[in-house]
Amino acid sequence: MNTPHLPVSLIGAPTDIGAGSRGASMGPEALRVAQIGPILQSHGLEVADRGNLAGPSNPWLPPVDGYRHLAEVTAWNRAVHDAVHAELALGRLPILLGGDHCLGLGSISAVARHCREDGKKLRVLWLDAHADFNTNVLTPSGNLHGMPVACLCGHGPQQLIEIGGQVPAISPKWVRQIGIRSVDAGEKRFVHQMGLEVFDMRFIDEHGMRHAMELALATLDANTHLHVSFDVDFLDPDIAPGVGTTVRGGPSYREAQLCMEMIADTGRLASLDVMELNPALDVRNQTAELAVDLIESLFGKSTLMRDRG
Ligand SMILES: [Mn+2]
Repeated sequence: MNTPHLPVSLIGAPTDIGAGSRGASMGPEALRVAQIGPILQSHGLEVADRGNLAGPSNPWLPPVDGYRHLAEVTAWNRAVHDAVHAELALGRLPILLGGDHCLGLGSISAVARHCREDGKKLRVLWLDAHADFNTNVLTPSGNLHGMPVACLCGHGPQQLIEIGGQVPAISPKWVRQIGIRSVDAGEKRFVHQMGLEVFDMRFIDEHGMRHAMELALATLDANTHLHVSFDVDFLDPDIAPGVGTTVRGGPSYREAQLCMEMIADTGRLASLDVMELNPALDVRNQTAELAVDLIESLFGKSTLMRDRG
């Protein structure tokens, strides 16, 4: 399959407002230093870099009612929602450069709004070491980057869950989680209760990335908008040390490439988040470079190379 891609818009969201360690605020610039724009252009894509969004600084305070920095997280997510929705309305493919993963809420609630307006079905692939399905009662930390999927499904503070204009923004049935290997005890029960479809590392060990992705991408049709929310901690920390919440036993380089290539083969990718890259913890920007390498595959690098020959 060789579907021409939509024009791409890069949107930087330089904040670590929802994270448990500082530094993801530098993620957008590290991805630019790793040449994300020019490399996508080299594959024939039209790329516009919209620069960085602005928002409140990180006051680094303890949780209040189980949430850290709720007001600031809300402000950042509103900004992300508006920016992502504007690019979709222009017929473009937004790539959100995070920033911590709490911003997946603003991004995906905008995508869901766009799908309602356009009469499209939505499928969300959540590539992550964590389920990000905590609530203020379940969370051990109060960090909102552990809660965006629950918020999208309508479980969270009112000011966050209503950002996309409809509560819940999405159904848990639209989500496929891949690479999961660290879930808190109460969160695990809640994931099962809500019926999220999870392809955890045990599944990938036993059945392989290929089978996991075949199932995660099954039943996509021509009217489906495919959103990928890529938390860089999805990857094994041996190859991707530059994240704040590393968990051993993630996908290898080849498994991650296969995952991205199989998504590219569907021709349905319509929006993307690249989240949690933390240059303060990286080694000579290698994690940013790896993320860009994988994003190339997500946009069909291998397909294009094959076609050229
Ligand atoms: Mn995450």
